[in-house]
Amino acid sequence: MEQKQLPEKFQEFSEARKNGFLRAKAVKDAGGKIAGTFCTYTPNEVFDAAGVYTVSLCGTSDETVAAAEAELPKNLCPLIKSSYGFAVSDKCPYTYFSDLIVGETTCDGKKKMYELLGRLKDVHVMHLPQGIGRPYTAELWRRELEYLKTLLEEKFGAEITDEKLRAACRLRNRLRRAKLELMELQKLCPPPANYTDLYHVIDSANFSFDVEQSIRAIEEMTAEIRAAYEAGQRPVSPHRKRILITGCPSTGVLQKTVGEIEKSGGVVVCMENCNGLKAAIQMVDEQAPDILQAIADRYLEIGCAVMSPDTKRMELLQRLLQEYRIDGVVEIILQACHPYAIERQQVRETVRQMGLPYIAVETDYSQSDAGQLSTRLSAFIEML
Ligand code: BJ8
Repeated sequence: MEQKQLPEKFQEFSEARKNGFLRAKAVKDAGGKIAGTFCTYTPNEVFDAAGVYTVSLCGTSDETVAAAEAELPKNLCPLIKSSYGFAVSDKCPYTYFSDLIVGETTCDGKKKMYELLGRLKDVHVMHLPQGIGRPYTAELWRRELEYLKTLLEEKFGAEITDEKLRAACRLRNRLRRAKLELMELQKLCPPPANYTDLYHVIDSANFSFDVEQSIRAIEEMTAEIRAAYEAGQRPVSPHRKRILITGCPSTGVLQKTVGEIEKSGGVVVCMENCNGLKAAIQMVDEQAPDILQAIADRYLEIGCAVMSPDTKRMELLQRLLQEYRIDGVVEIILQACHPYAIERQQVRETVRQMGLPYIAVETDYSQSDAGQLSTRLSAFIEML
């Protein structure tokens, strides 16, 4: 049988979001339970230990924004409008199949949207403490995890033991390591892939309903990309400028940002945002005597602009700028996202202190600014 080439395999991963619908249906037909989630702070291990599958419900398309705007303000982040629009217009099978939706009190827009969503579906909101550095923050978040644990046990008749939590931590840590190893290939000069390709491999795990299978698929891709590189394949020119992406989640604007950068002489070697390293870089301490606390602690290590102060994001950025030998930073800000729009000042200072150029682009899920974005991004790359 003819071996598939890497581009064909990347193409298969790009279909994962669409093909996952069938897997979600199979899960439901077999009596499985699904929880829809929205955020990197969602403690997946607690759901795994309850035998409940998780799937991301973050909207990434402009298609349902108009439906959402019938109830939500126009001047709201597209991720929130798209997500709510999918729920209210019944267009997202993942939302439809979800037995429970779990959100967190991150930004005000999401927090208030969940209240409306609660009229359509069973919604549980975890109260994320945002005061990093307080002596009781970890305790507060642990209490929220305990509350979630009890809720899942009661709703789904599950028993969540420490052993199950520990096993879930081991599994999720393996998935994170697999993703990290793949992303870290981009440290090579020149990098072995365009990020638009790697992105789909990483994102596919959100829709697989089988963590073991996701780990295997990602590890296989890492091995193949590495082998092709060692055999001399260089799909990316060494003259391309090495770009780090930071800011808001970027799936809904991937082509007009990352795609444009890669068309204009740049290559994204690192995504710091929730679609990339930030979501995979911290591990749970599997040996910790109090495993629930260890899970809580791990999630509080995530740097996000909803935290105050958001020192963890700045520390991670500084580290990544060096490790990935970055030439320039592009920050993606979704329109009306106040946390990231305001925090851009600190990011710009952090990046410039390291002697690197920085640009922020504010955009939404429509195509109306695609031309303008392309011009700005290619001018930025040219200037590097
Ligand atoms: S951990 S980045 S997934 S909160 S929805 S804050 S874009 S206005 S998504 Fe996020 Fe969790 Fe943080 Fe990551 Fe802004 Fe829009 Fe709010 Fe957003």
